[in-house]
Amino acid sequence: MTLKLGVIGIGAIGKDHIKRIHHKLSRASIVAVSDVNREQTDAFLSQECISAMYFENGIDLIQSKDVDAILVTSWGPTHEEFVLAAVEAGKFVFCEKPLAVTAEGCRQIVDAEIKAGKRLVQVGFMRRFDRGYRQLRNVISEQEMGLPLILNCAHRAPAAPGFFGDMAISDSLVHEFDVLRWLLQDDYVSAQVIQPRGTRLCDEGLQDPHVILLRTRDGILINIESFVNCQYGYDIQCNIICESGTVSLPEPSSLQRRHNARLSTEIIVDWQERFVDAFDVELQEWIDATLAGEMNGPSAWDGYVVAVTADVCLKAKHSGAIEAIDIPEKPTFYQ
Ligand code: NAD
Ligand code: NAI
Ligand code: ISE
Repeated sequence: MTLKLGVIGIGAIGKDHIKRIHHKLSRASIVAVSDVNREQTDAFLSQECISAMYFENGIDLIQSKDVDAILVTSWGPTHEEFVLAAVEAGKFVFCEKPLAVTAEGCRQIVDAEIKAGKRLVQVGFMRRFDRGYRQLRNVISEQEMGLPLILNCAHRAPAAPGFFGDMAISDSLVHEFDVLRWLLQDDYVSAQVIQPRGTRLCDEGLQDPHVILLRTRDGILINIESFVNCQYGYDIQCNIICESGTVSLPEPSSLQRRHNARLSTEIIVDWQERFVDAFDVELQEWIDATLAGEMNGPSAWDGYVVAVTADVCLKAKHSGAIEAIDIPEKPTFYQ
């Protein structure tokens, strides 16, 4: 059986996901698309030799009887409306992060899904599907080195075109907020945000880097350096200090060159390439789960918890204080 997919938002990541579904993955086909920019969408479809129905409006696409399930890859502020409409239509929906741009919006989606009585929503936190993070999770859950005590992490990107305000936290760090609580199977209780000397190599008025300190319910201390104008590459690090050893996220494999009296290794420069395998696994597992009628990836609840965490980090950045993160008890629906 083939899953008939409709995609809303044919920008950078919408195009990437369509290409991987069309050319690499199995058991799904793109039957419908919607984007506010029709010209760009038509040009892309013809370049990829994909024929799909075009909808002026994402809501009409969601309601179409020809569409079994939906991918939401439009820009963040549109997500809430599209996900709510999909839940209302009783259709499975994969939504790129953020689930909604406010914690309140995420909560509405959680409440709507509980009311519908069935898990329908998955959020695009693809790092959970990365081989290295999955290996780290096994080490922690098997307690191979005892309990985890401290995490030292970094989220570095060469530049952040289009970023304004606090997007380093609300757009980029959300990946750490999700994957680290999944890795530790724990939740956050407090946050502090420290602003070191800012780089001169970024747009005026932006603070970069930041250091975020999170504490979990079990007392683990997490230190994340966020540096999204670091110039040299896209570099994601996660080093875990346990009771009897340390373990780190593996570096992506790359050629080692010995040349001109130097030993060198290339560094990836963009997120697409760094997580290409994770995106493939994420979407294939979502397609298979959807065809089987059961959702088991990052849930609307996970999207909500991440939004609450991001909001507290923004508050902590502006107050300079350690701020409490009060995550309500997880509804039994998501246990
Ligand atoms: P983009 O700006 O390149 O693409 C967004 C597209 O959505 C555009 O083509 C735009 O025309 C379209 N759009 C906007 N409003 C729309 C609407 N109401 N109906 C239909 N189409 C609409 O953005 P992007 O970089 O592709 O990011 C899209 C989403 O993906 C964002 O939420 C972003 O956070 C997320 N994202 C996730 C990752 C990841 O690592 N998981 C990486 C990049 C982007
Ligand atoms: P983009 O700006 O390249 O694409 C967004 C697209 O949405 C554009 O084509 C735009 O025309 C379209 N769009 C906007 N409003 C729309 C509407 N109302 N109806 C239909 N289409 C609409 O953005 P990009 O980089 O592709 O990001 C999209 C989403 O993906 C964001 O939520 C972003 O956070 C997320 N993302 C996730 C990544 C990840 O690592 N998981 C990486 C990059 C983006
Ligand atoms: C982008 O939106 C993503 O989601 C990427 O995965 C992230 O690493 C990058 O910094 C964001 O801009």
